[in-house]
Amino acid sequence: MSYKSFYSAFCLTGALFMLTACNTSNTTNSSETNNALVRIPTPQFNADSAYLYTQKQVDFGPRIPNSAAHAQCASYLSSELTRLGATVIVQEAELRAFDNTLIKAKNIIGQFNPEKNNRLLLFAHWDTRPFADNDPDHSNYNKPIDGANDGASGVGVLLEIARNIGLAGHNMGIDIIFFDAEDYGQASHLNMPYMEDSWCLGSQYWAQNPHKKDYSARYGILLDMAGAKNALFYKEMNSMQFAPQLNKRIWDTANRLGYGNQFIYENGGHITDDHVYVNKYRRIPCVDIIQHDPTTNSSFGSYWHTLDDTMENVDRGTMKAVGQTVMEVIYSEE
Ligand code: AHN
Ligand code: ZN
Repeated sequence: MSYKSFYSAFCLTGALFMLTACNTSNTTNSSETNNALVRIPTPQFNADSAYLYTQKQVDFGPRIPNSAAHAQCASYLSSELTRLGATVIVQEAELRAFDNTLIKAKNIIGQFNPEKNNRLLLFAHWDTRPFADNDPDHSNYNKPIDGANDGASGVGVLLEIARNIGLAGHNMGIDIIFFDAEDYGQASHLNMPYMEDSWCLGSQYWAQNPHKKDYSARYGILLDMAGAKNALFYKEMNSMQFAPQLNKRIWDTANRLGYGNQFIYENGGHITDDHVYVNKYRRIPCVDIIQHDPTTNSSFGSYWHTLDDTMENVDRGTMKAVGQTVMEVIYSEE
């Protein structure tokens, strides 16, 4: 779908929505005033919109911390969340990377219903890796990657969810956090001794210094590499330890919605990702929806940390499966 037809379809939907709202307002008024919590039907996740949100980030160039593209993308993400109706906080921190680089990091936090105490947390990382250290061609090791799937797709799905929450509302507080400096972890080609906690610097900082004192949420859902063509999602093992019930609920929901070909009832490995630190420091039970490919060495897709992590690899069908599933889970919350 072109930009133009997407936006005209969007305007038409908006007009229909307003007409519908007018028609039904007389009949629903009394029950709404008596009972504040009317169940809001799960909105339809638009995969074209999520795809364009992903493309938009990739078009800035690699979002490597301290680069111009990184700064431009940060201001785009915070202004877009604001435009969609979120109350935005940009949390800035100077974080030391494994190679001694001082990263000027920005965690971008979009809050819906910021006054509510009952909250849900959705998150993804928005930075991209400065090194293609898994590329089959060694001369590419020091080149940055597009990070279309590794980074941008999770953020694209969450922006589309934010757009829906802004339009439809939600009965709970929802926070959407884009973490920075997730992908500046220890580079394999530099052959340095193993360093603990070199990944996920933005989430490590936020989890120990949340934007609100004593911040908590009922649960958290992390999207990482959640938009590639033919991606399979196995149950990630840290998530199974932190939040087995939520994990089952997400997989059952996906299977009920018809996405059982991608949400597989098998165990993947233990992945050190942003959810580990949110769980460890904030005690929020978190699930990571992350691609698992048992045929690769990395256990991620073959494009992972290579120059092939481009828009060609991003797929609307996968984004729809992930986005509609997450929306169904958060809109079925009591
Ligand atoms: C490790 O490779 C230790 N964790 C994967 C975290 C990651 C990197 N997610 C995206 N890129
Ligand atoms: Zn990565």
